[in-house]
Amino acid sequence: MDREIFAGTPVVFDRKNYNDETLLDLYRSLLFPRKIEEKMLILLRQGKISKWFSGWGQEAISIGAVNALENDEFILPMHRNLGIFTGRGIPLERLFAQFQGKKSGFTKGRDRSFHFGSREHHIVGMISHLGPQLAIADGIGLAHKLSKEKKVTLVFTGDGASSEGDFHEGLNVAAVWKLPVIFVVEHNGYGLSTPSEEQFAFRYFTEKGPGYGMETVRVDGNNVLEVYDCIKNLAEDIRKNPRPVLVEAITFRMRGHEEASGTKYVPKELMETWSLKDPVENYERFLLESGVLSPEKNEKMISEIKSAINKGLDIAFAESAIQPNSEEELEDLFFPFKQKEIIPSSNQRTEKRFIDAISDGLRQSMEKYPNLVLMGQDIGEYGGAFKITDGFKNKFGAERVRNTPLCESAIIGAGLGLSIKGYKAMVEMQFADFVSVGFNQIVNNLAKIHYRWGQNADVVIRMPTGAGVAAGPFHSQSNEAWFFHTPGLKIIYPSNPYDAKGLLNAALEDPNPYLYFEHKALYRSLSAEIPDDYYTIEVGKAKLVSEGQEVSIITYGMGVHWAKTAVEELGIEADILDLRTLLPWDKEAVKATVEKTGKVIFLQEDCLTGGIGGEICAWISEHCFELLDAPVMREGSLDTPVPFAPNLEKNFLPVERFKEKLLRLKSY
Ligand SMILES: Cc1ncc(C[n+]2csc(CCOP(=O)(O)OP(=O)(O)O)c2C)c(N)n1
Repeated sequence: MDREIFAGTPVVFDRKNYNDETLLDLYRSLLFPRKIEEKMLILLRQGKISKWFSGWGQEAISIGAVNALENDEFILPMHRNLGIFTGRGIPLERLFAQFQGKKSGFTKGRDRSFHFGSREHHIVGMISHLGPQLAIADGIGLAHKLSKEKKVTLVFTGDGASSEGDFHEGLNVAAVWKLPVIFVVEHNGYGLSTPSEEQFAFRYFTEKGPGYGMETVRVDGNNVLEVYDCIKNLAEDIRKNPRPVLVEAITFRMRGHEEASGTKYVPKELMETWSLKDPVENYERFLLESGVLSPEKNEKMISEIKSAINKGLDIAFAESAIQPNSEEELEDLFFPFKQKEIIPSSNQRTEKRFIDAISDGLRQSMEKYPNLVLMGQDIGEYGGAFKITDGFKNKFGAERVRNTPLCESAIIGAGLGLSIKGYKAMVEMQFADFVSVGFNQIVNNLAKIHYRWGQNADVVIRMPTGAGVAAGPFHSQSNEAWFFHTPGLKIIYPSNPYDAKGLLNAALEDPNPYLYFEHKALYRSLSAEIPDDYYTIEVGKAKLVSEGQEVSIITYGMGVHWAKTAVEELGIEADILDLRTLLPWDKEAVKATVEKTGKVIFLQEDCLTGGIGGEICAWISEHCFELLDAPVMREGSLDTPVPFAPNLEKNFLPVERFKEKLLRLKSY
């Protein structure tokens, strides 16, 4: 442990020009998290709450920050920032109900402790993964910048979480885009049991900030006045001159990572040094000694706070345990949205390639929704890797058609931040393969946030996907199944220009998170006459693209074209059902075609194991067993990465194996 950083210099208060009232307000505010925590530690020992992450000794950071900002400025706290929640006046009974997993808590019992947000209180809570929080603040900051609101957003991180790539991405985007965000690092010496020097090889974060082109300030995190003064002045300045600033608050974690884990690995002398720097006791002493606070007033204040806490606890304890209701659980996955299909307003049609249809839909949605922001690598002047946004920057401006740094995670997180402020975001993956580095934001933030605390994620991620273009394992993957397994997402996968435009428009209209797969090999190889006007297609509806009595082929994307060619070549009379939406998929249409032919095969471009077909075939076996005249069959690509050499790729793809299986099914 670096002795100099954590040497524990005395806490020295400088009241500057702050009046007594301000000093006392800060004290009262500081008492809340401490007194709640005293109580929680008792309840924990009594087995009345299950887990507790202590912020003991770090309260001055939250309290300085929350009091320095306006109440309508967003704060994104972590697991040691109880003071942000109390400082924003969250009703204590709801806070305690949240800790106890009660229905009136902020997550209806669905997530624990500080893992929640409240729009009303302008708080966006964390997910366990820590770092993804930073990019959400970027998105909120971007929204403020776009709408010219003079607001600051403040986000916390621990020193341990700063090792995550998300820290780098979040700070870098904020610096490049000059976003009005204050990043507060609570440098408390440990990340669980790992001391700072095993976490990173610099000493102070004030050394790190300038590398991002960012101002940095270091404060004594145990001095509430210093934190307050620093953030207040910064915020005032940032509102006038938007830019990110990194604030390093030096403090110390006085209790275990969470209560059960203890502090055996922390040298005793450090504990002793830092107990002398206790932020509450030191500030109390300063106020008493300077005559701002009398002992009587102090006692009164403490007893009022204690009784407010006890009252809140009584209410929360009196609330009965949640009665599960599966319907409500499923309903809350998504922001309520009833799609109304929009038909084109005229018969005007133009021949368009698949790629032009996507571009057309995107352009019309940009016209329809002035709050829609596009983000992606090279999508500005250059028009995107595939030229889908060619000319968009000139038409809609650089603010709404944003070239991004190379950082998928931060940009998807920023998309969520934008939607918290009422914007819509479209994020273009340069190739669907690269979504792996933004995976966490999608499956843990976008997909879960509405279920957790009712915040929608109005984000569409466009995914140029698929093989057949001899591009090898990292530019050809089918990765829709990675997301198919994640509740809270909707997945679209069109196979033709008409659907491509109508479904993209539908996805952009819906305030819920979407993955929109577009097959690269179809971009310029497939054309059709499609309406010139704006229109949408119903999400969740499959389409019979060919009809026959002998077998049913259920497929999507490129599979639709392979199926068409195969039945033509083999002279088979087949129903070809194009799923179009993978999540939620159309059970009715699947059942109808199985009922008609009694013989069904699922075709997918993805590797066979763990693909979409496995789930749908299992459902058919379970729900349509008595309608079947043959085993439910599947064909997909080999269970290997996508190989580069054209012959290997051809062998990998299911096209020829599918034909053999189709014949077997027909003659079963
Ligand atoms: C991605 C990820 N890895 C590991 C963890 C487990 N974990 C939770 S908090 C924590 C330590 C975080 O340290 P720091 O950021 O310094 O914050 P502090 O707890 O000190 O406030 C760890 C390892 C996690 N939640 N997420």
